[in-house]
Amino acid sequence: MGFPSAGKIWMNGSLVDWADAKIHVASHVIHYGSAVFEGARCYATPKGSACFRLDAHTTRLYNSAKIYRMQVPFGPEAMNQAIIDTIKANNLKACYIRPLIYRGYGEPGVSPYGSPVDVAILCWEWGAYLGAEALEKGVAVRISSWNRVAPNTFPTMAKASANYASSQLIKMEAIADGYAEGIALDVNGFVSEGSAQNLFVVRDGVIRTPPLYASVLPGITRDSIIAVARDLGYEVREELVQRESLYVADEMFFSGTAAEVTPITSVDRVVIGAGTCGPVTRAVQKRFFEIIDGDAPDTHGWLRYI
Ligand code: PPE
Repeated sequence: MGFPSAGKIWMNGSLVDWADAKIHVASHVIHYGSAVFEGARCYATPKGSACFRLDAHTTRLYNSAKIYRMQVPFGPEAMNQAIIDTIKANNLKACYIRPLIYRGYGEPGVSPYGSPVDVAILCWEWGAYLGAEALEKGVAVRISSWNRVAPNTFPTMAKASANYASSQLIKMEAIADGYAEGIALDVNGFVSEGSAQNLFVVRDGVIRTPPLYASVLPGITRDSIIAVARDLGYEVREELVQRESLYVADEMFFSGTAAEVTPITSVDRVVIGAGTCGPVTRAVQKRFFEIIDGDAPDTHGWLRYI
């Protein structure tokens, strides 16, 4: 399930053909990773296509840009509209949405101020991130030998492209060793997150997830899962998680726009619970999918029909 070969990409206000959506190799972003981005999804529901929590994604995008002192030449609602226009231009019923704000072609050198702030929006059909089977049967993960970025190095509240150098190290190591994913610890040794997912741990009916200060991206799926789980009557705690508490958990799962709700069945080859998707994970996953598919009432106002 790769990129499409045709379609339209929104670049600085125009819809251009997929094949022509190019930037110069001298662009600041190529050399210094100077970009922030989002990953959102649009789902097909019985009432039509709907973007899931579009405002939350756009708000995080503008916050990421602000942290990196990038002046976006238009406001969040214009961004939402451009996203919707791009989905429609591609006739997509359901898709992944990737807005990018990057430092383009300007002057050489680390200082980004001589380079323009450019914006692109890509949409394409993207199915189950860790494979279709993963959503059902779960995945095997390892604890990464790489720590997640420290709070005074790269800000994890920003969804910045540069942060994904860390993610790639975590992911490549996991793949090299035959795992679907890696989970990184923060610099203090507490559990942080996967290469591109937040983490939830269930024990004795209580759901825990690392707090934002454990160097995690403030995941919009994470926030949604906390709400859904509480709606279902579960106790959810945002608190520091020790590595060894993963091994003795009853259940674990990842959350993310791409990964949605993916069960984790082993950590470092230690089997979690029964080694299958557990009942709490299944209940939360089921309700999450019902909401995004338009099969359960959208009580939180998360769907924006396009
Ligand atoms: N942590 C990281 C580091 C991360 O990249 C993501 C999303 C999350 C947590 C979950 O956040 P949210 O999507 O708001 O629930 N990762 C995106 C990019 C994946 C990619 O391979 O590209 C995603 O899931 O869309």
